[in-house]
Amino acid sequence: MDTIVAVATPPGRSAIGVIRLSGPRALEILRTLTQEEQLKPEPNRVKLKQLLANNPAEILDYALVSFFESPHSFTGEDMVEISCHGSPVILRQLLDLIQSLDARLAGAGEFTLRACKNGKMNLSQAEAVRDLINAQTRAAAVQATRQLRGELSSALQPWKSDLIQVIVRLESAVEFVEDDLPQLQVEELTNRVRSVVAGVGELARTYASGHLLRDGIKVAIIGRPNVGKSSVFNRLVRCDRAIVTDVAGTTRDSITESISLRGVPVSITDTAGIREAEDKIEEIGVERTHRAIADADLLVVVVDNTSQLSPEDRAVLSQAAGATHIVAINKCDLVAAPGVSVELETQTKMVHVSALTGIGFEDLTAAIMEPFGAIDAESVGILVTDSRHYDLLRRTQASLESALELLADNAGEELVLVGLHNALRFLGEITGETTTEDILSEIFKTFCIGK
Ligand SMILES: Nc1nc2c(ncn2[C@@H]2O[C@H](COP(=O)(O)OP(=O)(O)OP(=O)(O)O)[C@@H](O)[C@H]2O)c(=O)[nH]1
Ligand SMILES: [Mg+2]
Repeated sequence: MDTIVAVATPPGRSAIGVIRLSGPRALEILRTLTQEEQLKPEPNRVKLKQLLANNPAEILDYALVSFFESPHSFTGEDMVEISCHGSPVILRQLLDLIQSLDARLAGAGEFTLRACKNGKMNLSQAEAVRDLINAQTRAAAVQATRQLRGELSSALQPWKSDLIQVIVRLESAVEFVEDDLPQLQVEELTNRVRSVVAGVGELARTYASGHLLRDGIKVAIIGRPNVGKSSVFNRLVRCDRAIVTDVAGTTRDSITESISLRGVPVSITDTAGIREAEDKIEEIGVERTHRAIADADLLVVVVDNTSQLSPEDRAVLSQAAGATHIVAINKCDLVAAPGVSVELETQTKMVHVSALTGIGFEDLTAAIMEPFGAIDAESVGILVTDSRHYDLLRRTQASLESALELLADNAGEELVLVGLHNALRFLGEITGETTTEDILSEIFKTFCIGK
């Protein structure tokens, strides 16, 4: 096994920059860096050390170094962590020096991959490390931590043991019994498999809300010019981000900001008002609006409470009709023009708001989240957040269902066993016991370097 190295802190200047090493040469490299040939650092302790460039001896930095001895480290190998000053120059020099001492740059997620291979954590826990680092909201972080604690793997464990027991029974029937299984046993096995199917199905269904925590949703605010899109946007992102004026056509370019709504990361885009463009810049702006519309999971169509719906409003509304959308009737602090709400009544969800006073914004955020279902990430059990896990759960479910059908049709045990073995393999792929090398390397490509 070779020794790997990476900078574990983000690029750029910072108070501290951390370099990590893992592998059999980690300690030897630390000895060379400190020029203390006999150095025997006490594991899991932090020491202040001079780091020196080889020849002529030149002090590179004073750093806090720690040594974690195999197998009691994150990766399970010997590890060294060097917390030096966060200067990109120092980090670069150290990294070059360490590489010249026979360590190579780590690939994305390679430390965690090694942790996985050395049995320090299973695959779904490794993925939780990545998700925790990438979490955009507190609720997403809570879910990742639960998965890191092993809650997903423990949820799967009883189903795996149930399936193994059913498999053992059927296999012994294949080997030792000439006749078919007695009806009583078939019923018992069927019930067991059914309860696994139900459990797996229930867990898979949590993906509908779970994936939102990880992937978030995209919302675009659209409408004709001057209805108050940018004002609504500013209030939603709680910041005076977009320019607001009474000139129609103020917003020229799309602007996106991310916020957290009920624990879900929501990226909100303010767009240029849709109308027949008056100049080249506006034309490009409107084109970008159309792109934002195509990209969005939900559209908020803003209309102006103080005027009748114009042909421009109607054009926007008919454009939104094919997508998930809600209508925000803005400026409801002012006197309403007759008939706007009545005309919209037949449309989808409608909310009265005033970007000026903030009236109706509770309802607006509730309406934005409504199509995506309720999530209360902190009080519910573990949620499936990863599409890979979801896919494997669905495949488990399908294999078990087909096994159940065969069992009901009195098909041979061998046939039933195929489905059961497949299901067990799919569950094992979630935690990595039965994951192939190339799938592993695909998964770890989505990690950051240094983790
Ligand atoms: N009274 C009142 N005025 C509002 C409200 N929302 C926006 N306005 C005013 O309406 C005008 C247009 O607001 P913007 O937010 O710039 O409208 P927009 O839809 O982004 O306009 P464009 O970017 O030009 O398409 C400004 O003068 C705002 O102050 C509101 O709720 N009540
Ligand atoms: Mg605007």
